[in-house]
Amino acid sequence: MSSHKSDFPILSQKIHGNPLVYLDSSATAQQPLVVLNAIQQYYEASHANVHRGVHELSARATTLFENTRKKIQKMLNASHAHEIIFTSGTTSAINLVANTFGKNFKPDDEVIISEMEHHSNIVPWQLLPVKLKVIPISDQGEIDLTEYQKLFSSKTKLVSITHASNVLGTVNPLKKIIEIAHQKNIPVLVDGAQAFPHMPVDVLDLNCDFYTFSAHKAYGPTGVGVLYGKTEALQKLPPYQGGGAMIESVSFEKSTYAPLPYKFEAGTPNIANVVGFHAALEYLTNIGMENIREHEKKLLEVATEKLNAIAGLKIIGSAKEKLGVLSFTLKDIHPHDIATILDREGIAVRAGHHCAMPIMTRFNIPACVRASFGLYNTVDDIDALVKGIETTKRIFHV
Ligand code: ALA
Repeated sequence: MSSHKSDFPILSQKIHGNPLVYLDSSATAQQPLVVLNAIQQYYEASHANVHRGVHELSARATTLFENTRKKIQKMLNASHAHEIIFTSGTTSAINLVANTFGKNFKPDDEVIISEMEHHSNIVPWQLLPVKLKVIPISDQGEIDLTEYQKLFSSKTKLVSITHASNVLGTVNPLKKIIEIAHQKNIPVLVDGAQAFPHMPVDVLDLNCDFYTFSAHKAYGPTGVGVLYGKTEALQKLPPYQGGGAMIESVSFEKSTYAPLPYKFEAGTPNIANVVGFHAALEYLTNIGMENIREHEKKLLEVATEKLNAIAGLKIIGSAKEKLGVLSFTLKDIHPHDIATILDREGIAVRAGHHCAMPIMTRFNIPACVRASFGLYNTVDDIDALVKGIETTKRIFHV
C-alpha cells in the first residue's frame, strides 16, 4: 500500500521541532483533507435541519445525511438501512442498548462480558441491576472459550464483547463466540470501536445482534457513532430518548413512535459530522479495508520484532490475531515518563490504563505505553519509536 500520510494535513507538522509521528489512532484517528472539505462544503452549501423541511436545503441535507446511513449499511453488509442508528459514539450506542434491552433486567440476571473490555462495555451494565460474568483471558491475551461456555446459566440475558482489544490488540474469534451464544438463544452485542477502522466487518457473516463503532476512530469527525441492530432485535427495544424526530404522533394523553431508525434518533442529529463521515468511509473503501488490514499487519510484525529486541521492554498481549496495537512496559520506568520523552521527540503515544483498568489488573501492571497504528503509519514511524525508546533508556540509565 502506498503511503497516505500526505492526505492528512495534521500529520505534516512538527512537534517540539521534530516531525510528528502519530501512534495514537486507537484513541482517535486523524482526518484526511476530503473529510474536512466535506464538512466545510456542507456548511457552505447544504446546511439545514434534516427530515423536517420541504425547502431545498433541508432536502439536500437529508439526502446527504441518509447517504451516510446507506454507505454504512453497505460497508457492514447489513440487510437494511434502517438497521443503522446514529448515536454520538460507541459509548452512547452501548448505553442505548443497556437502557432499552436492559430496562427490565432483574438483579440476579446476568450479562457476559470479557476481561479485556474497555470501560464503556463494563460501566453501562453496572448502572443496571444485573450481574456481570467475566470471560477470563490467557497470558497471551486471548479469550478462553472453554471458560466462556461455562458462564451461561438460565439467568444469562446477553453477551456483550469487544471485537478487538484497545490495549492488547487481540481480535476475538467473534463468529465462534456468537455461535455459542446463539445455540443458547442469547443475543450478542459487539463493541467494534477498535476493529471497524482496521478490517472488513460483515455483520451478516458474524451474525451479531448488535454492532457498535465510532466515526472518530475511523478517520471521521468526533461526535458520531453507530449502533447496528438486526431489525427484529431493534424492534423489540422500547424507545430510548424522547423528543422530536422519534415520534409519529404526540398528544398530552399518549405519544406513538416513529419506525426504525428514527425511533432511536431523538432531536437534531450531528448532521455536519455524519455528512463528513461519508467522506471518510468513501476514503476507506477506495483504499480497501483488506489493504488497510494487510498494511497494518505488516507494521505490527515489524514493530513487534523491533520492540522485542529492546532489552527490558515487555510487550503486553501476544495473541495470534492482533490489530496494529502494541502496548508495553519498559523496566520500571513509569509509562507517563516514557510518553513524555517520546512526545519531546515528536512521537504521540498513549500512556496509562487506557480506560481498561481490569486489563491492568489482569497483567499485574499499574499502566503501560501503547503505540497504535493507522493506515497512514509507515516503517519509518516505527524506527522513530524505537529511537525514542532508546533515548528514554539512555535518560533513565537502563
Ligand atoms: N478507547 C480509546 C482508547 O483506547 C479512548 O484510547
